[in-house]
Amino acid sequence: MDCGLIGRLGVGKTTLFQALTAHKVPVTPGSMKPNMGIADITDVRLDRIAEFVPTQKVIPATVRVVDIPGVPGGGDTLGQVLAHIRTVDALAHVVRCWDDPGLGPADPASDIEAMDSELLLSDLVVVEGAIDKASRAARGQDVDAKQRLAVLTKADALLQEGEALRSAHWDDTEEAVLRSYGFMTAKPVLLVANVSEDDIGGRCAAAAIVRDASSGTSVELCAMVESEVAELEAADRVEMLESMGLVQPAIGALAAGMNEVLGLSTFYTAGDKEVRAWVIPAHCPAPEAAGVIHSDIQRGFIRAECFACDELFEFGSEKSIKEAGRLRSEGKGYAMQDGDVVHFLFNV
Ligand SMILES: Nc1nc2c(ncn2[C@@H]2O[C@H](COP(=O)(O)OP(=O)(O)OP(=O)(O)O)[C@@H](O)[C@H]2O)c(=O)[nH]1
Ligand SMILES: [Mg+2]
Repeated sequence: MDCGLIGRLGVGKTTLFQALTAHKVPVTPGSMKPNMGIADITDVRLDRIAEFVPTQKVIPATVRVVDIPGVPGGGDTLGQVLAHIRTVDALAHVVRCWDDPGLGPADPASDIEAMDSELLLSDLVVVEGAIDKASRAARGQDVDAKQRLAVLTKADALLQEGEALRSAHWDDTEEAVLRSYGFMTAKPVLLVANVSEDDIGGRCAAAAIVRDASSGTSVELCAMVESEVAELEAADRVEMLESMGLVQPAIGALAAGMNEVLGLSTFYTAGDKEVRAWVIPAHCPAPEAAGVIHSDIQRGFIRAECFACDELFEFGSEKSIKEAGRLRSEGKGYAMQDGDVVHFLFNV
């Protein structure tokens, strides 16, 4: 999964990027190029599974994070900068919730609105260019162009009304067309309230505004503190987080929020070679989940032997789960549940 960090000038995007990628990617201050990096998704359940299943390696799921520079005043330059993240799957919109001596008091409502209209404007520019092109192509017998033109016209009407494209219903074909143009307002978005180091829990009024502006899922974090935490050794990291009343670092919270806005969930495989987390569409059929590991396992799928990770924490081992009659054997029609630990049986 690819996640783009967006937000107004100086709201802490790069600071958050460095926290998420544990300072592994060198960043150039003042550059107009996006920063890109892979972040390991910290996962409390994964670590806990590895405590119960002795293994050689623990492999977290990952997310690619793209940090784009803020642009003073937005406009054309912002449009060019946004072009760098038209291919991401989802957006994390970072909102400043601390009062900054240079930038002034926090004003999340106006910042969110300003960013949203920039995204809308940049989509409008793209849609209008695309309509020109598609209408020329649609004059001939180009069925594909006609279909594209219909989708673009519907998109144009929404954007003219000031509506984000994600607010409308689109069927699969229409969605594929939208994706091919990389419309920003069609992408799922997670609001991230970047709170001050004195307000880690996000109790300030600004953070409440961000929560209310979200459609249910938002995240609060302090990018600066998270960036410091990410610089520590793993052992010290846990202690520092606990001292601040946090259960997981920013990447864990952000990934959980992303999964929610994207409708994704996590399952695990656990054996003596590796204990590993996998991200799948929530409730997808078992063979599709198997396909995320390897297409052969999907093709030759026989059944899935599984249990919930909470059962592992309760019974202590797979053997005890089996003895208690709780090891399930699921077939092709099984809808995967978040937190399942699975062995796929297959034959190719
Ligand atoms: N007090 C406080 N300052 C922060 C926090 N997060 C970031 N900052 C500061 O805000 C300034 C800008 O942070 P950046 O991470 O560069 O912000 P940005 O969004 O990448 O900025 P542009 O790329 O220029 O748009 C830096 O001086 C950070 O130290 C925070 O949580 N609290
Ligand atoms: Mg930056």
